[in-house]
Amino acid sequence: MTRSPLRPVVGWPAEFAERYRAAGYWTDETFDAFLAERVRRFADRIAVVGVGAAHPRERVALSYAELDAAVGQLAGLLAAAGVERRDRVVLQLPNCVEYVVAVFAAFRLGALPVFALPAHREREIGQFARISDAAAYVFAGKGWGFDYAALAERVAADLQANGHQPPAAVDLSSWNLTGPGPYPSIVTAPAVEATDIAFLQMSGGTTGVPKLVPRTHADYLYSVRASADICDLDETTVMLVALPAAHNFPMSSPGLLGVLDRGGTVVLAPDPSPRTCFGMIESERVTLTSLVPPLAQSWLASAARGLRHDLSSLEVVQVGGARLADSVARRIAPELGCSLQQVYGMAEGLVCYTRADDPDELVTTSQGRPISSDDELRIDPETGELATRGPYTIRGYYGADEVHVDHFTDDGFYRTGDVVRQLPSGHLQVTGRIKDQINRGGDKIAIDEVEDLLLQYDGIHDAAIVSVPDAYLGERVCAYVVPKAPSSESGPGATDREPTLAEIRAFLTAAGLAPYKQPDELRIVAAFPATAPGKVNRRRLRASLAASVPATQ
Ligand code: OOB
Repeated sequence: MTRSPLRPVVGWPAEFAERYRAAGYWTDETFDAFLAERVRRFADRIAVVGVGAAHPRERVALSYAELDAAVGQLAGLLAAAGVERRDRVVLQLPNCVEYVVAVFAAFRLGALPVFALPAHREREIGQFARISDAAAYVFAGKGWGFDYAALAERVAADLQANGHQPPAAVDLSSWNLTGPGPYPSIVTAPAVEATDIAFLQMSGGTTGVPKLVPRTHADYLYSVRASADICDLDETTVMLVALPAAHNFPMSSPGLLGVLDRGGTVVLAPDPSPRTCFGMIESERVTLTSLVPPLAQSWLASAARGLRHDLSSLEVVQVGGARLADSVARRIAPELGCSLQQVYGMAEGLVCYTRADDPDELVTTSQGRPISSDDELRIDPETGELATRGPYTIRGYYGADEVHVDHFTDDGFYRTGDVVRQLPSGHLQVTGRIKDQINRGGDKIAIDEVEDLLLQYDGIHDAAIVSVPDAYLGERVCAYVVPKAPSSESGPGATDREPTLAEIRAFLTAAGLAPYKQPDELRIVAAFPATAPGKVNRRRLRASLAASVPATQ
């Protein structure tokens, strides 16, 4: 069996590509060339600090030159595992030093990382591997509170059983980051165009099957450079990556790539808790970090409780991924002793920032304005939905032609599904959402995916997933369930009783669903309000369920 070639995607029409190139947004730089150039300029500076995949308690620091050497070594190992130019490589790593090495090792081979989160399970990893037809799956053993090696085996067996060629399993917990490797180092990359797809990023998701976001070297590096300018990064920047490093926000807004662009230092926190992160801020003299709103709240609570650490090096805390309540926003600067920057972005492209010289009122109540004057925004006068196109916003998903028209307009605007208001200053406020998604403290959950799975549970006749307001998470996930009438059927969930939340959660875990997509609560109802069949009406059903029951029981 051979791997399928990289699939074609809808790209930018020639006239836009020419415009973006002429404006200097798109250059010829590729990711491998990006690293080579930074290694030349910043060789002895510290590029990455964190723990190793195999040693979650040991501090490792790599200079730019050492990072480059490790990239060559790992590229050698991936090549030995069969990875070639244009192959896809699913990366699922915790925040360890090897993460940064692995991203650039894939680029060194002209291969495309497919970014997965540590919380993903066999359902998501299997889908990513299948959709991308991945040649390799890179993970970090079982030292991180979960057995990824066993996950790799289950995914491979399942793919095989369904007629797919499983990816080569590459376990980095048994790879020696600093020692000479068993394979020849690879120091040059094959020819790749800057307008080629560089990697596949996960989309927040609104459908049962995830969509992969194809980003090119040119468009992504433009967003990284422009973000680093907006955030004023330089060689003295020390960024703490507290969120999962593969997420678009800590990766590129300006993220670890923006820091490497300027010769700064990336510090990877193995977990986002205040205890771990405050200690690292103090010991590494961190200047910048990015958080989702619930984490910002838990950091504020710990700071208020007097968790004793010196946070004085911290200059900016960015918050994004979900709507930050104005009341929480106002506490960040005085209580953490740094500036707040709000970030509203999406894997598909568009990123908005509040700026350092914005008035406090805008910083605490708006989600910023776009990176580029060539980011075009269109707000639907009736629904308030934001659609956007521009030099770093995709024109189509990877291999998902059937959903294209749902997500992109005829003239190439990406429909964000977000409801926004634009202020006279150009800043946006995110006021709501029309897409079938729940944003659980920054984690995105496709409603259809969870509903489809619940309908496979024998004890369930019908199910609807509804977002419930939550003071900490912003939203939590509530499953409304109409149980099946008692019957003699057998199978998972077949019972004469109403299903319990614990049983439903166990069922979804067995189905290989990521834990963050699990319902937080269950409400059993005898029947749903009558609605005609169809997607729009399921939306109405969810809305009427949300309205009919008080938010807290
Ligand atoms: C970021 O990217 P994704 O792809 O995980 O999620 C995008 C969606 C947006 O469409 C919006 O619904 C929501 O997340 N969102 C926000 C927000 N930032 C993202 N909603 C309200 N306020 C905000 N500040 O989440 C992402 C990517 C790059 C930078 C920052 C966040």
